[in-house]
Amino acid sequence: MALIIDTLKAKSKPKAAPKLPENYAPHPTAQTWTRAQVDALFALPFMDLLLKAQTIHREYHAANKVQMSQLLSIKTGGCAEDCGYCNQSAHFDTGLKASKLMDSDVVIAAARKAKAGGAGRFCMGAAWREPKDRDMDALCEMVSEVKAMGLETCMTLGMLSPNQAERLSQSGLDYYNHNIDTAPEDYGRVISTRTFEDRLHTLNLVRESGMKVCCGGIVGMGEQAEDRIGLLLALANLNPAPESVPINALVPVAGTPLGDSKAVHPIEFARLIAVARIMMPESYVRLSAGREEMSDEAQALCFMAGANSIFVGETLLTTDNPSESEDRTLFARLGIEGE
Ligand code: SAM
Ligand code: DTB
Ligand code: SF4
Repeated sequence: MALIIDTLKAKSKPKAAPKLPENYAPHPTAQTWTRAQVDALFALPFMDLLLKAQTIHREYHAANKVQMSQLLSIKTGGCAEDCGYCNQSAHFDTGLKASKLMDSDVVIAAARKAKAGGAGRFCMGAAWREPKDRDMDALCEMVSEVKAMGLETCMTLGMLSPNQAERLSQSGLDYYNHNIDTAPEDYGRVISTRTFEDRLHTLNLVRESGMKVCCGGIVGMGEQAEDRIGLLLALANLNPAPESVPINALVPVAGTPLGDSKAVHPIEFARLIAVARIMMPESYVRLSAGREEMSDEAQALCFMAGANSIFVGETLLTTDNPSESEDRTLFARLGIEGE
């Protein structure tokens, strides 16, 4: 017994206080948001909400700077999951041609082109429920080669095992994208082949392996207003909040169960971006899928609301995105620079 107490005493010996950085402030997102607080934000008059979001945005981020990520689908279609929004699921007939994992040299060449086009991060996506162990060597090679070019690296490959997360992290993967997509209460309506908890499990492994988390959702899937609040609560109450939060407007694809969904009004979309910015002040909030269908004015409202990241390049994974020249013109009009 005495030995145990001595050991405990030795362990609890006061340590020198850690040296904090000069600009140290407690993690603001460590707060737990309640539904009532988020309801109150959504109930604000639009201009009041936008002003609040823009004010917070400027406290944490450079005004007029937008981060640019480029996507590449490294393995397209034929996916075992049944996500109701996705044209890459093998459960639905969308006419999409499936293909196998791309060779590393093709991926590396695409990353070089993305860098030349101004992208700062290269995000490689695969239509998998989870990667196979036999693909890990090739995936890790892609990560280390893209990283060596001076690009930030991101992958989205579905669920990971602890060993796979560790290997990707060791290869230099900066971010792992794994979206929760909708509120926990709404999850079963959209996807039946996995659970919300499966998503949280992989997100935890990503954190534990030391990678940054990119996690967001989709709006315009026929969800209720309270589901959008539930999505933001689930994202912001992850502790810490994801470093990167992609907000996708559904790109409806004929043949998918959600192919007939009605678009969200641009003002409602900007409102959601503003609430996300306020709830996750430190995070990059990415105006993601759906920009092709948005007017310049709607995108400008989203930047005003605190969006500070976009996907660049004329394709997302399989669907269209504004061209480089359209984005250049928009940025010039708004006085925005790529980060
Ligand atoms: N299979 C992996 C997974 O689901 O995690 C990675 C690729 S998956 C295509 C990545 C994300 O793309 C999904 O989580 C979803 O948020 C988004 N997405 C897929 N189809 C979309 C669509 N039609 N419109 C908007 N976002 C979409
Ligand atoms: C995210 O949240 N959106 C991106 C990325 N993460 C992987 C994907 C959007 C896909 C849109 C449909 C498509 O192009 O296939
Ligand atoms: Fe597969 Fe990802 Fe599409 Fe779901 S979203 S069907 S997991 S590719």
